[in-house]
Amino acid sequence: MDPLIITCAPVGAEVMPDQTPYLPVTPAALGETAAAVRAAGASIVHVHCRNDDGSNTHAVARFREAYQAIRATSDLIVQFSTGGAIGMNAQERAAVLELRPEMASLTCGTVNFGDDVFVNDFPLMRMLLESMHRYGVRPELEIFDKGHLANARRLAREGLLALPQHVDFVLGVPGGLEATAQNLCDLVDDLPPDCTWSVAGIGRAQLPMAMVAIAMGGHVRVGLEDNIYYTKGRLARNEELVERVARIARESGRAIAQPDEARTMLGLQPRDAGAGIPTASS
Ligand code: KMH
Ligand code: ZN
Repeated sequence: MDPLIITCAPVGAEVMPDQTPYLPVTPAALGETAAAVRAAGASIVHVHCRNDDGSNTHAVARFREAYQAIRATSDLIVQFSTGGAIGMNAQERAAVLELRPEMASLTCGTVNFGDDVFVNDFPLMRMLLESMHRYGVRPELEIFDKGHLANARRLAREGLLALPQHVDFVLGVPGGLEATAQNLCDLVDDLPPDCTWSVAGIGRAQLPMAMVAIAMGGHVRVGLEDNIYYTKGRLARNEELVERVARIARESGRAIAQPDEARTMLGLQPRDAGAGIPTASS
């Protein structure tokens, strides 16, 4: 099996600082978290940003600061969220792509999200993909439900999405596909040829889904965006969640991918191949 690519999603948009003291809210905290999860075995960091008070922001300036902080402390593959938070508009969600992160998430369809609706209609997906093309950003396809793979195939037929891509199955969102091994197997069976994949189990499904993916030869996403507990009632630090998955993988005979190795496996440019993080004036 290929070495395991571990993505850490350390902050997300839904968990609030009053739920856990371990949420990296500031760019500086994201930089520290990047170093810690890198040391624990992560090779990709999935980035959302917060204001100092913990509220969500998709401001380009804040993402630039976060990107610089992560780059200063680690060689992780930096993946920006274009999902943002419920209620953000399309322009806000797309604007951060001008910073040319190596990757960005692309949710492949609208999905119920608790009592809310996470809107990803075709015009929005097309706009995000066009922006990713413009700035040379590789999408990671976020699949919350089975029909999202059909949507990805439709975007590919339209010529907007090159396949294969790296795909992340987000399982267990209330309103999306449930986190079961059977559902994961069905999704993997339905993948376009040669796609690589990871799974992000939500809440208590995070660890069992990771274990199934390790055994199947897939990859894994963990982090406080998806789950704040290490065990029932005991809050987790991001690096502990990464470290546990890395340990289980090693004990199962699976090596852990280093970031540059993951870049090769995902067909990304070598690190620092681009012009660096665009400044405010560039
Ligand atoms: N916060 C969710 C509404 C992504 O990052 O692309 C969307 C999300 C997906 O987290
Ligand atoms: Zn996210």
